[in-house]
Amino acid sequence: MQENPAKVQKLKAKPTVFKLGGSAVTRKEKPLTPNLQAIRRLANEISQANVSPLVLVHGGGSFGHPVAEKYGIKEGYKEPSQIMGFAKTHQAMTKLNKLIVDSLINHNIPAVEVQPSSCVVTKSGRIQSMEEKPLIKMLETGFVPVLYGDAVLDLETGFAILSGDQLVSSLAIRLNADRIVIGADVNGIYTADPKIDPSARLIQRITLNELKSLQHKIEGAKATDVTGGMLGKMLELMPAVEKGIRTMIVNATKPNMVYKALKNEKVVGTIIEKGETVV
Ligand code: IP8
Repeated sequence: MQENPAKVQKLKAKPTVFKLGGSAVTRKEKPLTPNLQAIRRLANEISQANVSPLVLVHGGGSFGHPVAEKYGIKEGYKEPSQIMGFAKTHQAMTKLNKLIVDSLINHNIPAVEVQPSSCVVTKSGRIQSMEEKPLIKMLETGFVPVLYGDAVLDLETGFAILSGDQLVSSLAIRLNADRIVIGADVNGIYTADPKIDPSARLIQRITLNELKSLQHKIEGAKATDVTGGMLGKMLELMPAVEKGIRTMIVNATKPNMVYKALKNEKVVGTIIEKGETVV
């Protein structure tokens, strides 16, 4: 029988979409090494915050990225040896996902893995279609779906790497989310790279237009990482912010930041808002 899109139910309660950055849950410098202590602490914070409905997305960190890079998965399908590389990239991500889901369940959160490579197809790296029905049903029933950046099939290039950030933005729009919380390994967006520039200042609030002008400045300077690596990731979230979805970045490597952000308490970080003024 043909699918009837009108029958896809919309959620009654608006979900929170929470991204757990790969560098917050893995040891970035050591391939395939989780940061189990951080995973446990974050599972506890998520459990204590008790937000519902909640969708979780995590990044690749030292699991997905080194394997995907080894086999050139991001560049698309060029030769048969990459087929095994795709499988190994996905396998690495499922290993990390299992550790996170296990820890969430140990903290009494009804977490269920949702595998992006089985429900998303991209076209030149951008999400072309997503099967939302199981997700909506899961959220309505009270589950916490846990997705992740993944190797996915691509209509133009054969396959691609779907980043957790693109997934977060797309999910937030499709599920009509209330807000997005990003748990990063830095406090938020800075005026310069805080690791090399002592005058760098944390931006507490930034509008889309200000974010865009920061992007132009950076492109002009031919430096891609001057904000401490956060800007590129944030640009991915623009479509969701444009739809008016509240978005906040906090440091997930520091205790209680994620808890406070999820509880809507005052916390150090960067709020990205739609804003009206042209900068
Ligand atoms: O860490 C990429 O997700 P991200 C996941 O959110 C893979 O960019 C498979 C490299």
